[in-house]
Amino acid sequence: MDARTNPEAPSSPAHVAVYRKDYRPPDWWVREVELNLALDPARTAVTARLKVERNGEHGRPLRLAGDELRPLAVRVDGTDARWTMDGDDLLVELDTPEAWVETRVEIVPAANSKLMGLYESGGILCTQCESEGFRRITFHPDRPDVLSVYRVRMRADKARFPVLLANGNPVAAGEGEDGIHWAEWHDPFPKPSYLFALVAGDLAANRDSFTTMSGRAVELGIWVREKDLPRTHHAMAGLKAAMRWDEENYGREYDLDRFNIVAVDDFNFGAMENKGLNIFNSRYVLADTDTATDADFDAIAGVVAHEYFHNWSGDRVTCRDWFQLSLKEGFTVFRDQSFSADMTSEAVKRIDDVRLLRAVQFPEDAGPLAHPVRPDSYLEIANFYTATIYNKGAEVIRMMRTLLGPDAYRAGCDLYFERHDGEAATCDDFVQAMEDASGADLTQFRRWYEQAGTPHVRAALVRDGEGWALDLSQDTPPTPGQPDKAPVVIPLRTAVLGATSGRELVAEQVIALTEAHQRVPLGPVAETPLLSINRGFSAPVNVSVERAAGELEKLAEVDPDPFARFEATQELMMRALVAGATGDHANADPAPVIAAMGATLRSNALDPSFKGEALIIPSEALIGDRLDIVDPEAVHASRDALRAAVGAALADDLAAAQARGAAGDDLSNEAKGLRRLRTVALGLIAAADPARGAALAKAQYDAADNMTDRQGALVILAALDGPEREAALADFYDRYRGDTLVIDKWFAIQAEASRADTLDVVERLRAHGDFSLKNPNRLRAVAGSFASNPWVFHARDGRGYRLLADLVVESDRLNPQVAARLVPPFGRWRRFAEPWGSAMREALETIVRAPGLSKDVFEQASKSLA
Ligand code: B3K
Ligand code: ZN
Repeated sequence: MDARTNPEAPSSPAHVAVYRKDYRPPDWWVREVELNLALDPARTAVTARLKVERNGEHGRPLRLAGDELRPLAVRVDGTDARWTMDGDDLLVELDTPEAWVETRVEIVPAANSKLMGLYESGGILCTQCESEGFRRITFHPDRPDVLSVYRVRMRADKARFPVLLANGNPVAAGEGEDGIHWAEWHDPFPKPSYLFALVAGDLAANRDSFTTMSGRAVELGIWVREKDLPRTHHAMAGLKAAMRWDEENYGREYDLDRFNIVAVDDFNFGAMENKGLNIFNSRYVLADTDTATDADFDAIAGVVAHEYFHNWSGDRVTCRDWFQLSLKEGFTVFRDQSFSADMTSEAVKRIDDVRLLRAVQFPEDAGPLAHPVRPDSYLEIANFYTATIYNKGAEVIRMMRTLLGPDAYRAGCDLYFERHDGEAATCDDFVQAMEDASGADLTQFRRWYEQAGTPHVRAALVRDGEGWALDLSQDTPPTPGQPDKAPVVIPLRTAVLGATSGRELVAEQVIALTEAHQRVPLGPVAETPLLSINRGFSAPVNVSVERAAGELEKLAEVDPDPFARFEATQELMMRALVAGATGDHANADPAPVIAAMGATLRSNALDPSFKGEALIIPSEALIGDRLDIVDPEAVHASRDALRAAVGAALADDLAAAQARGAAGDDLSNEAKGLRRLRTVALGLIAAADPARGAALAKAQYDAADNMTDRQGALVILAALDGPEREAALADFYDRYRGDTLVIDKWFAIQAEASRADTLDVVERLRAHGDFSLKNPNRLRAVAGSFASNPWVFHARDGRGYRLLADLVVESDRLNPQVAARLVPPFGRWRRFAEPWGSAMREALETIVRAPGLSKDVFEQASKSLA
């Protein structure tokens, strides 16, 4: 079926939608792959030998996908084949149930600006194959349910490419004539083509080793340019910690003799879990305290762990088709979240994860690009590496663990790995394993995979005879293609406290809300009850609680669940912010917020990292999400006013927090928390008193012995006026000139500054000699940053929209995947007041009309308009 016959899919004759319901097993298996590559950036010859086997009884030809490939030779069992082209696909006629099919193509890595397939980054040749990049290297079925054993032989100039890596283990190497050398690698584990990888370059390794739980030694290598070796230690420590953690928590042992990580500067996203040869965006590998913030350090540990965990959740058990993407991504995100929580602070990690979910996934789920965790159709799968697949997918796994308990969850995971090892599985297989291991019935729970949209729960404590009860209801708003929703299973960690004493009156329990309306009897209690619900954010839902005056204040003070206390403080802030943005003066009074924040700041019981999180005032985007119609100027003014009021009222406490800090090389949670709190305090001081803020920020910048303090101060200075601003930005640039990752920060900090002239600055940054549309990190540092800076992006004259539309169209010609990821900020145009809404729509229309638009950008822009 093509897009034109589906009323929900955008139609363009060139773009054909793919449907989950159309899945069919492959006509041909590929049992073995032998690749031979003569590597050269200007022209690489690729010969592939595929050992194919007919699947069942049929007479259909072998269909091999290609993308920008031309077959130079096609042979079957050593003789010329009968073949034709069908669009980009190569069709080969086969008479026997098994055959060796050989193809030869030539590709040009140096001209590959899409960074999919085999490409060049800073003189290194590397690959990226997920989802459909392997077909840009050679003809192949290139679907995740076709698993093969790979043998890869690479040849290259030894001086330029002294290191040759591929998946698995090295089995042979040698030198040929004219400075050419070669290496052969073999990966014994059958894998889908999206996990294929090779790297050739002038690289040095930080080498280490790890002894697995059964006593096997694994050689570890993190491969970078020689000068970057000193910045690889944190990634190596994180890798070893992740390997141990997966053994201890999931019983998963590493399976090959080698595990290699390579860092490259040009990469479409964070990193890639290729079997035994992970390839990383260098920003998720390289760190030292002079160039990376605490947040960068944490992100590196998290991403290294994530990719490592994929070795089981993704590589050993992979996805049957791309609609099942969350099978590996949601599960692996949940695993990396749990790892990071164990390594740092559970409460603060949960707050961070929920912050991200609300900032990115909730808006996605409430907008035109909403899709289920297991989507039903797509034009371009690259557009579905979303917060819904990853982060909501992780919440779905977390909810199963909450409902079943940790032991049954672990038994379910064990069963899943045992049952599907070496296979391509589905999301349903995962749920089935959970059911079979626990005896629970998850029939209704499966709706989390089917329905898009964030459920809304309403909760109230009501009188119930002699005692009390909890009244709950749920509904999920309509999303594109899904007008009516059924109730889902919502696990709510709930307790009841005393409204006066703060004591626990009803112990915490997990209430499973399964009906549209449900009443839960709580029995009699000794004093007026106070509801603490969705503790730890046990379900990814919006909750509205009917509350009496003073309840949020009390919860912010006494709730023993740290997440719930954080939530109460945030809700107090949100009430004032929304009131401020809508002219509701009575509720805009900052006094309750000031009292709660002051108590948090002064508390001896709370640790600094929690304080740092709890004192962050909700973003303009989050405030907008609470409004039916968004006026970005009113939102900005409301937030500024609250920040200024808090900064003035708590000036002394904030100054004390700002003055503290910690030694730059101390990466303990305590030290990281003190630094975080310090810069959050600085921001509030500057909001109330810009001159004082500038002086303190300059002092913090000048005295900084670590990037966290230095960047923190620069972010504040960049939003202020005065000589300190220009001086610090110039100093930062000079100090780190040529250090790509830090110069990305320099671009991003300016594009994120909440200032009236930021769009002028962005224009200048775009013309800067260091700017390049070809490098995804740099493009995101400019375009992604100003697009997530609401007051700047939503300039009243529509200039921010035109600028982003322009960057989308321009970058689309080079790299459609990265361009398409810049489109979602336009998607909420229906929610914006005039003149903004119309101007956003016009910008989307400009994009859709651009000649030669990629399928990637077309899908995102046309769906955003629908
Ligand atoms: N699996 C990769 C993402 C691939 C994105 C392809 N467009 C990284 C990860 O999630 O671990
Ligand atoms: Zn992943």
